[in-house]
Amino acid sequence: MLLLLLACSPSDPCADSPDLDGDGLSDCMEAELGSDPTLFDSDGDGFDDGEEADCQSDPLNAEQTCYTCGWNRADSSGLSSQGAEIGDTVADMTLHDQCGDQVQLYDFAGRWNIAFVTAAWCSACLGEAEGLDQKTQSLVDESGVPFSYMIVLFSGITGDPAQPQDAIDYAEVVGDPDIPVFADPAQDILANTPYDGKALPGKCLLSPTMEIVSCWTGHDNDEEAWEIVRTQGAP
Ligand SMILES: [Ca+2]
Ligand SMILES: [Ca+2]
Ligand SMILES: [Ca+2]
Repeated sequence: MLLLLLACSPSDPCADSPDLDGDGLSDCMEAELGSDPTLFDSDGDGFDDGEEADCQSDPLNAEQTCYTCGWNRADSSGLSSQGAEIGDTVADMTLHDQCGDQVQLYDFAGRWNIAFVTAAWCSACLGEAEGLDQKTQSLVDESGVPFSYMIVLFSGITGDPAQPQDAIDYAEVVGDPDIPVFADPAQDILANTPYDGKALPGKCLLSPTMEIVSCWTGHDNDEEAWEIVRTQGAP
């Protein structure tokens, strides 16, 4: 009888806990997170505690909010750069996305990424850039593996280092894709990968733990990288 009662008891200890402040997190969940169960926005940054929990943003740090584009922040604890060569964990980089937010590259860990690295002025790159959204979807649908292309502009339309506005403008030009479009004003992608920016576009395959798996240049030649994603699979 006792065993039966135990088996029927709810497995979620927070299942019946109320949500006093109506932020979508029960008082019990807030106790676990450390957020204030009487305040819907514990850190006063304009995002409810529940919203921040959903997008993996810190509800106790007003400096950290949900990304406007909806990117989830990966758990990047334990990641640190070892260098800029194949096999190294790539450096974390501060980039600017098409929604105008400053983002960290490590927020995109936890899935495979191909960085499509180019300059906004490269007209020969536009056709391929326009197709990356569809290629992302096809590979994810076919393999079931978490994967995305990300466009990284190191140079703007004038040939100067890309500015945040270049990411916004480029996303519009290539048809407002669901994949990230980043500007890299510090040109960190060139300093921290084997790709040197001389031939356009450059591509680098990054593993879910942000290892630089391979880098190459040229158009529509990513099959080898897709095969690695397919065969190595989910993280
Ligand atoms: Ca609550
Ligand atoms: Ca908040
Ligand atoms: Ca916050």
